[in-house]
Amino acid sequence: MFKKILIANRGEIAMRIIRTAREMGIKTVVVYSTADATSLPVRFADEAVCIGPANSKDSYLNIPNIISAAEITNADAVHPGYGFLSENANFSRTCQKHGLKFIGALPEHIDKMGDKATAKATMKLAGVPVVPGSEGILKSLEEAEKIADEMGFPIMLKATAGGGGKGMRAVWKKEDLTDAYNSAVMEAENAFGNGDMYMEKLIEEPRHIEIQIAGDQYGKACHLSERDCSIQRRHQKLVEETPSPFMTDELREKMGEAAVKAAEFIGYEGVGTIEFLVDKHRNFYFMEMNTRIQVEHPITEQVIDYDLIREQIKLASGDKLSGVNHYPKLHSIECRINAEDPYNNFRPSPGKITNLNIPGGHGIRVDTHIYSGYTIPPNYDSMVAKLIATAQTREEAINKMRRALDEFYIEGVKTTVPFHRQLMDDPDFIAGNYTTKFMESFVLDEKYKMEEEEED
Ligand code: MV4
Repeated sequence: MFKKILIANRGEIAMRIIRTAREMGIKTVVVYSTADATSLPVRFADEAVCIGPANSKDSYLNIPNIISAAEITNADAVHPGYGFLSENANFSRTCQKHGLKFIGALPEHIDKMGDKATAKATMKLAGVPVVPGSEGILKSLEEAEKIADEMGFPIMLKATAGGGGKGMRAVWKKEDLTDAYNSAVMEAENAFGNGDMYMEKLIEEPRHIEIQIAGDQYGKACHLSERDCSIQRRHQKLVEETPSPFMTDELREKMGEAAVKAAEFIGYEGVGTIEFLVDKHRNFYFMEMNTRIQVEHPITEQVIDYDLIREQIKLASGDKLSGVNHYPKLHSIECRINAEDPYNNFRPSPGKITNLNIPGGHGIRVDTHIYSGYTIPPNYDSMVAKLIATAQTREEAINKMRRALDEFYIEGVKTTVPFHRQLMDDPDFIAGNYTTKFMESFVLDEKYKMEEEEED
């Protein structure tokens, strides 16, 4: 087992990894930028190494400085968390070259799943349902027109180097295809240096339901059930829950089996997530595979009583999987609390937290790195806490979430707490009646802000 893990990340996920490593008797080193010198992970890790200035590209994305920090502290493994370098094949390879175990995916899997057309072709070979569309990359606009005519509109154009909603165009009518194709190629070339596009039938009003998987170094994989992540704004997840209110036992078996088949087909090592689009008839289609731990992993941990970071570390150290699949015994919902102003188009609201009350009580978990007096830097992602409510039933979990949100005071900055509080009163959310289109019609109600303002 590893003696010392270097955590190449910051914020709540760095705290999350420090906690499990400590429970396993593993020393931790955290790297930090000058903007994070007063952060909680720096305080709680066994060692901390400043690797550069606030700007991510000179610190958290600076591979030579991170590798140097691992060498001077004699770390034997590196945990990348999520975001930053967690799906950077070159970082995974560089760790390998320096004798550091990368507690993430193998470089070849990061590359293969990072190229979306290749990922899709691989899944098709594995027998996983994929959205009907082009066979790989479109060779020309003419080919795009031909395939679109054969399939019928609407269609979706996607950049193979994209993902997470980047470099994607929905096209509803034939006359719009040329402009959409040309602008999508241009955007993808500028954003990713790769303008290759593929085409799919557009799935209307889909749900985003993902399956957690784990694979060991001996070819075995298992699934740990689903997470419904359909409530998103501009491709940013806001709320996630498990079990999905749209799931049936039969659909869970079929999606779980497909996810395990995919993982075993590529010989996946580590924890990962297979994202599916699910249409209103409960047909499911491969969307993307994430080769990292995800922000929303805690809701899975809560309902199957499992530590996924511990699993990551054990699998990276060569442990075998028992191979059994895991099913939800409870219901868990996560609200991502961002330092953003929901009443001003969710614009970021960094700054000093002048007063803080963190909710608690039975069934409430808060994964966070903030503390009273902490200054939220403007340089990074705006998420400051994950509030997770778990109960026997969905109704009880929603009720618990309402109570916890009413206790959650973060003063000195604006946060999305009032937005989440309103969401927990929304009839469609309460009915579990939502798709990825939900936020397009959600109207913020100042009433919830008033409660916030009155408290201030
Ligand atoms: C789609 C789709 C409809 N049809 N593909 C969005 C980002 C990336 N995960 C793929 N995405 C989509 N792909 C086809 N063929 C709709 C989306 C989509 C979406 C998917 C999941 C969660 C939120 C979304 C928001 C907008 C579009």
